[in-house]
Amino acid sequence: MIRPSEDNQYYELHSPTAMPKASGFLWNENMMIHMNCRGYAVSQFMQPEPSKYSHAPNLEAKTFMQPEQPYYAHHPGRFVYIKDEESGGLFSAPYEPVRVLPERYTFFAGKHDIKWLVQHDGIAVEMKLGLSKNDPFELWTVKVANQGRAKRKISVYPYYTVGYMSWMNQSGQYHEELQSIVCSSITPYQKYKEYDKIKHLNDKTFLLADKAPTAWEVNQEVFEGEGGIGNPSALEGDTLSGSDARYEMPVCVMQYKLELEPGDETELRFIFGAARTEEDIAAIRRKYFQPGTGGSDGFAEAEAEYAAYVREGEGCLEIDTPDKALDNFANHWLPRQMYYHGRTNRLTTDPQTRNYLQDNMGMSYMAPELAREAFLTALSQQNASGAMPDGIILHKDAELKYINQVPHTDHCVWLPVCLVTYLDETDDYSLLEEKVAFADSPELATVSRHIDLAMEWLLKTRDERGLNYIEQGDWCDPMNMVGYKGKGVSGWLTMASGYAFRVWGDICQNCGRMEEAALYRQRAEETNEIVNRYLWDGNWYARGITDDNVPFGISSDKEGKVFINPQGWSLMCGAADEQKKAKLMQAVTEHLESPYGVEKLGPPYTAMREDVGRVTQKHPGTAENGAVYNHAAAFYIYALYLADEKDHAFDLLRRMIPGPDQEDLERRGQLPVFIPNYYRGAYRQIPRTAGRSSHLFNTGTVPWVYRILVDGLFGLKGERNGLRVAPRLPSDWSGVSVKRSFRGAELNVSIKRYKGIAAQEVYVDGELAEDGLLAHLETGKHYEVLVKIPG
Ligand code: CEZ
Repeated sequence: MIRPSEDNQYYELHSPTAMPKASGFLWNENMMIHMNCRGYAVSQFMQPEPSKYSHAPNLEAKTFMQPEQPYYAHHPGRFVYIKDEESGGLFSAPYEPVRVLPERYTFFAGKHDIKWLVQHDGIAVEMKLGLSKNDPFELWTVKVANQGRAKRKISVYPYYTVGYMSWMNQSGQYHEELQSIVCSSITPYQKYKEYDKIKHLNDKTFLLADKAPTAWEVNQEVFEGEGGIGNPSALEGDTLSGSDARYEMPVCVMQYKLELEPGDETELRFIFGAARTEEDIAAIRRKYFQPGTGGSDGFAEAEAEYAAYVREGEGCLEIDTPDKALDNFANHWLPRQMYYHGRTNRLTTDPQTRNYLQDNMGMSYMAPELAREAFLTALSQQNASGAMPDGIILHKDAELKYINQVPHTDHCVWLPVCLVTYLDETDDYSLLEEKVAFADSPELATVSRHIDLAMEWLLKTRDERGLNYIEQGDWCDPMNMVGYKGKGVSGWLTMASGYAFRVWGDICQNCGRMEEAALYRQRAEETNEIVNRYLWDGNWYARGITDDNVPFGISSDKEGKVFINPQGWSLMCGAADEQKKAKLMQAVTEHLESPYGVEKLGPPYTAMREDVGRVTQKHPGTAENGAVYNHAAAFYIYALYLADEKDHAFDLLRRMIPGPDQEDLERRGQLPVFIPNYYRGAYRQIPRTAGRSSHLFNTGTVPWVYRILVDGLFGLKGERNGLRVAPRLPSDWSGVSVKRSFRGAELNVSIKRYKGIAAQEVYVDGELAEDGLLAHLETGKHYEVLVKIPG
């Protein structure tokens, strides 16, 4: 059984083997931990670049967070071995590494903590992982209880992976006075200039205990002996040997010998994470484990502070629909995931510009003051030419890394596309008047002027036909060889520019810049003509045209025939008329829709296409090569709502969330506590793996799904003069209730079908609202809104 807990604070899973990769994640201002149900963990903290304190057993590559990370026996983990001192029986909680199937098992993926309850052989083990609001370490509570009728003598061994810390220097030992295992290392470097940076790093990994252990082990090899991690030799002895690690791989294991009468329970608390010095660890110990004046409990206070921090990430919608699983996801997990993105910038110091802008589009719904700051930060890094950089630098020591060193041409598009959500939500048009400098010029210009320049840049970087150059990529990062010779163009980007002009034109109109409004709307119209002249392939739109003037994403292609992005965005920019719309939707259904959502392209490429690029080299059905890439799927769904295709849109939206039936959950392999960046696609070619989650919870999908709910499904979108009500419920819903917070007002909206009415009618506190516009809403007030829809 997989279900939400009664208070909706957790999602529960009752087997460690049904969905072995099922997981939850926690983050704070400085770290993130992705915890799977069997006890494996991926954690990292910022200093300011992402770093680890719990490593793999071999040299790990430093890279961005990866989808479909493999787990293996020595994968970093957090486990508790339990040994019966009399019978010698051994098991481990939550499940790894001993892999004895417990009699009862529950994994609770929570919002502000992650828990397990494991019962085996008369012993109950409760494990809880929490975080503090700021510190780079984990707060663990382990409770062990005797559930049987006889007294039990057991040893409890908490195990925390330290792994291969450094090829230059690594060691570890137990410190009596700290009641802590402290492992030390030096972050490897070679250029002397780096010394200045590395000398300040938190290079120690520590495990701090609130109760003194009976014994400990700090040497991975000694601990495992010949038995290996699944049956460590060290557990055969009476007590752990207490050895240290001297340029040997460290581990943090402690032993607690317990004698438990029936019903007895022992609680142990641990802190595991990164620190710089022993003094720091001593201070952590004082703060968290030594009662303050009046007996205050630093550990519990930190947990409570963290819970409050997570609760701040509230959305502006609370929904009650016939679809309870959707309600659970939209009310509890979706805003949380969106908040995670906005607060952490995906744990990078140089987020990709488009990601940064879209993540802050999401923040417009929950922390608009942060979104405002972010838009200003992004614009301050724009060039005077109008060009936006590939990444936004968020720390003085940060530099553009990885994909941000590859020129992509779409970043300007996201400015109006994301900003409009902020404006709709807040009506803060004063932002457009703020003055900001440029990356390459101290000259101050208003936000409006900056965005004009961005639009002009998109108009300048077009070929003689009026199609936008792609260089080494657009939204699709790995589409790197369509235009690297300087000629190839992106069909999608041309449409997206058209859409950006249209949105920007509307914004200009709203703030009285009538000339600009007319100009950008005209550019949008012209762009649509260009799109239809060069990109329509008869039944759908092409993805682009290569350096050698070869259109691709067209019917004569064997692979990569249809791409989702140009289809959806042609609806958004208004290029597709009714006839084209019907045809392209038909093509999408035929070539790209699957039970797990709509695929990004199809059929997936099976071999390198040198005039398209490395996207074609990704495994078929993964990531951008034909997975159900949820970010792209969300664009399409948003477009379907704009095009008033409400049933189709809802159907695809629903497929984005794992479940609700068990079979679907197991196939995805993921709990519905986040939307992953993709589900495996290639449904028609490789059905065996289709639907499988990537488990990567960094994705631009979430703000778009939120926007789909606000603007599309529930139709409660802000505009200059108030809130426009225009719900687009699926036909088989008779009604819903929605709580909507909007500019400080609280609205209880009830949307119901009524027989005998021809068009929607909206009443606010009993009064008819013309055109469904709720104007004059006041901050701090409550409103009852009744929406009658025909049905
Ligand atoms: O990264 C995402 C980007 O963060 O891919 C999206 C893009 O729009 C986002 O901005 C689509 O390409 O370089 C690679 O091949 C990576 O696979 C990235 O494309 C991808 C990763 O999955 C990271 O999330």
